[in-house]
Amino acid sequence: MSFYQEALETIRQAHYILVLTHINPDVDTISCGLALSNFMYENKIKHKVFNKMDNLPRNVNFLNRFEHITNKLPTSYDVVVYVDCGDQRRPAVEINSDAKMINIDHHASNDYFGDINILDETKASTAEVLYQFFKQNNLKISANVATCLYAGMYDDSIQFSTPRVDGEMFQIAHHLCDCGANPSYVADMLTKRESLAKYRLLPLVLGSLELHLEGTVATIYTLPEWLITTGADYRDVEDSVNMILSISVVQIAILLRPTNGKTRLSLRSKNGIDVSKIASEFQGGGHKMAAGCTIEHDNVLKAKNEIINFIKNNFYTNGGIQ
Ligand SMILES: [Mn+2]
Repeated sequence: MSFYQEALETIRQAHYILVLTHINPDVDTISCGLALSNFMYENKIKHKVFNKMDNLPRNVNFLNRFEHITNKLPTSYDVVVYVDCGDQRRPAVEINSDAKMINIDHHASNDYFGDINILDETKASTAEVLYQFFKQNNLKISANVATCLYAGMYDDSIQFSTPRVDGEMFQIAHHLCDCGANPSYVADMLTKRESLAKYRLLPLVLGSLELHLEGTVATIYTLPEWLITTGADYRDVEDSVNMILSISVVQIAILLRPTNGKTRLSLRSKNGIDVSKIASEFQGGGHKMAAGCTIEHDNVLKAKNEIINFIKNNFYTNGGIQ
């Protein structure tokens, strides 16, 4: 029996399934949670999709069953499905250790913590890994499931643009369209419903832009008071780090944000530079071209100097990032 079949058997035999999405959720984790939720609902399989609910992305609220995501654990469950969780701590919740664990993910750092592991680090999104669960088991993909999978794939590949986008991804997209996913609807829902507050905040964040190390590293930051004065939230800042990575000379873009007495860093790179190596030096993680970590004090200017010095001393030689 393949692990796809084993996962399906486990889901079919379960009394109650807990689907776990990760903290600081992105579109991929929520879309995968909801793809499973729609499949389970359609097949009368009892389940809940859990998120710690620190801040759900608002732009996924068009996905069917979004309103059923909960931050309360069910009283009993015998199977837990982790989606898009690079390690077992990512959902940030204590779970019953007797439950059987299914681990569906695409992070290279995933250590096969599940009893059943469906992992493919060559994929741009967990949505594509989850698609294989449906495909390999010959399961019907409803329009609701297809829309969820398409949304996760679209967003985690940064709109079909990252290095892991390949022909197979477009074949999957083609199949999902045949099943009822509508590309322009998903794109409009995900990207064209932004707040005015975001555009009040952006000039402040972009005003903090600095280039370092001959322009190879760009930093921006956001301050909590800016969020208050503009009414924006930190999700409204996330695009800005991709914006500054678009600057021709910039190889690494860093967004710093004070939170809970620490400074949270989002790192992005291009030209094959691996920012997950930098993040892991600060107990963080992520992917080669998109990673995150935390520095243990809340002064963004000090945190910025610390990360720039670290990059300078460890990754910067002969006028370039190595
Ligand atoms: Mn993902």
